[in-house]
Amino acid sequence: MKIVAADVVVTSPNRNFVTLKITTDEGLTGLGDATLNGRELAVVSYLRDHVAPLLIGRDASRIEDTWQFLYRSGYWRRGPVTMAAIAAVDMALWDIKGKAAEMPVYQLLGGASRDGLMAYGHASGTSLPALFDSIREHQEQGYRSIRVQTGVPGLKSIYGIAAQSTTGERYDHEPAQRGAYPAEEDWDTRSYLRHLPTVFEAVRHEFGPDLPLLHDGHHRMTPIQAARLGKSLEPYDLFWLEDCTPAENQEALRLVRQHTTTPLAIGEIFNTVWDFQALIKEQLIDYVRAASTHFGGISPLRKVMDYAAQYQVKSGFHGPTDISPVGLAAQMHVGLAIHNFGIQEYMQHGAKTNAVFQQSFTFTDGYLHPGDKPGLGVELDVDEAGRYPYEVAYLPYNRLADGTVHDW
Ligand code: GCO
Ligand code: MG
Repeated sequence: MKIVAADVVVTSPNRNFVTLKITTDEGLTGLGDATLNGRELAVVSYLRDHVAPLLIGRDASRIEDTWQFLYRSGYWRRGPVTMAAIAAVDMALWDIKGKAAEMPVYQLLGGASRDGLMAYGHASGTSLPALFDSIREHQEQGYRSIRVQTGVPGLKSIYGIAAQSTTGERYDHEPAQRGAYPAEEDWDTRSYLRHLPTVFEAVRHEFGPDLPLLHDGHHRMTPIQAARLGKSLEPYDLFWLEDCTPAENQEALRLVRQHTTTPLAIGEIFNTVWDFQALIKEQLIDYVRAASTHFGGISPLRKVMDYAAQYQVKSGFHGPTDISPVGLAAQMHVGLAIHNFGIQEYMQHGAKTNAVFQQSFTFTDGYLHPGDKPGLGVELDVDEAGRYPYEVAYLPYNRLADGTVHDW
């Protein structure tokens, strides 16, 4: 079965997505997600100019060989642009393999290890009553695990949550905003560190001890600040504290780990298994936050999880709306198959996105399932996608009171 076409589709229904569509001489098609939030067009060029021409004529059944060929022959390894491009090829070839075998991808990965994937949603609010309402809304939608993000007294924006649309239309709950320049936000770590434990105390008081609660620190703390936060949140029994320090310096996690038993999750901006090597081996984290889309696809995600299993480290794959329905499906198949699944982030795409990507997954009583259609279970409506041309959009960034740019 030979590859005869590799087309890159860019669409912006509720936000920008980059999708690779591979077609074979037998008429089978496969989809892959190559969306890199805020740097989308760099991956489009990488795929169109440097990858698609190499795929034509290749045997579509040789997933591992194609992955290794793209990774090694390019000479320049790793990095989000390269790995998002390779991810899209890998996912599309798994999709085709599933369709050829008439099986959902999770069956090809060894079959289901569970009935469904526990998912967490994102609750947020500037005040405690608003936060409680948001948690209740998520519970009404079926969520059994909730990420809690909150406003900090004295700061104008709640960091890391849904952008406020200027047109009133939904812009997929996610902080990137359309416009030619990133929005500027403010930040003060001391206020945050003082405030956050009081929020979790109030949430536990209101919702009781059972509800799994998560929090994302978005790389904003120094190691000693992260250690202090982990310690001060221990009474509230977090499911995890995510991205507590900037991901470049992995040594920082050693210091954090010495001081707290709050479980740690990291890796949404990691691109290869090498980024996790020391963190997993030294048991400095509890959850792998990689996304199929930025980690080279299904094949390496499966490999890192098999490595992590030796150290009782579980999955917590990155699933905000900047992972397209194709990328989300890819990691749902992996999550269903592996033994060391932990939790799946699930933010929910908007109606326009769901009309562009027809999906077969289900979300029932807080559990996701990728469905049983052959392949990944997602189809792209190319005409519908064509109605929404790319629109420039960036994540916000923040500055301290004295004007210094801070980590996002
Ligand atoms: C998460 C992420 C998101 C980011 C987004 C940036 O944990 O889901 O940190 O909150 O905003 O993925 O591209
Ligand atoms: Mg995060």
